[in-house]
Amino acid sequence: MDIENAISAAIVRSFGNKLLENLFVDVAIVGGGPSALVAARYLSQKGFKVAIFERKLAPGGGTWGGGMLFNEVIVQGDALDILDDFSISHKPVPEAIGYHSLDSVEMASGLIFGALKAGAKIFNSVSVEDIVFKQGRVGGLVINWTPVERLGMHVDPITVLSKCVLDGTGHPSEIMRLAVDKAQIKLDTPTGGIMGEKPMWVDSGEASTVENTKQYYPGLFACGMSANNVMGGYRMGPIFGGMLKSGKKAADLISDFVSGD
Ligand code: 48F
Repeated sequence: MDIENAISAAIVRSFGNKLLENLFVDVAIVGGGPSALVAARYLSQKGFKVAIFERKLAPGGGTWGGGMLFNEVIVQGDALDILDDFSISHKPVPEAIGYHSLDSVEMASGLIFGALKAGAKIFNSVSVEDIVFKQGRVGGLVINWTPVERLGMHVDPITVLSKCVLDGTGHPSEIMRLAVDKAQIKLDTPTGGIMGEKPMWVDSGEASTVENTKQYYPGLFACGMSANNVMGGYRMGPIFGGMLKSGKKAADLISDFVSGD
């Protein structure tokens, strides 16, 4: 076979196999931001089959740009064990005891690498446009290529089934919104709907991001800013300890849920 054809065949076969093997997974994660990548690593390490579907070409979500494109972020001391587990470097902030700064590009790339190396699969440039909702339970995702979505092309999607879904879509809580609007699901919130993110309050937002990481409906979990938006927590800007701890908590909760299924 000519090398031109061999290269094409290898790519088509490898991608085809990867997608086929991930049409049914234990955990389907929407969005490849920091909280989702942490959840993906720990769930994969526990032996679960995990696939992340990320709309953008590059996973990493809001990590890359640091604060206002200054490519540094802050993490609190109680989340350093997670950074260390991913071999991501950090240094103490002289002005604030207990806080550490780190290079946002190292953090984004380190989280992606750590999730992949643990066994999670990442499908980038793939947008989740709907959920599978059968017998009163969220059971998968409806996916399409991001360029198809962006160009508004009239192309039907395909479906991925899963034992549960983790909404890691960040500030818009896209999957929770779909669940409320299209499946008329009542979420486990004070109103049954999405409470909506509040303005900036760093300490409160960081704590509530972790508290709000939970199962909102059978088979439907939220982490990171998505969880905070669903429950009406405060935003916190370029500090990421809460995101990392949210991902770890999501992995623990989902592990219990899938194991007891
Ligand atoms: O927002 P994002 O980084 O998720 P996160 O884990 O982290 C939030 C922080 O980055 C930052 C913050 C920290 O203090 O406030 O904002 O909550 O990443 C969310 C990812 O989900 C993707 C989106 O492209 C982004 O990379 N995403 C959103 N909707 C969809 C999606 C969708 N429908 N399908 C696929 N990917």
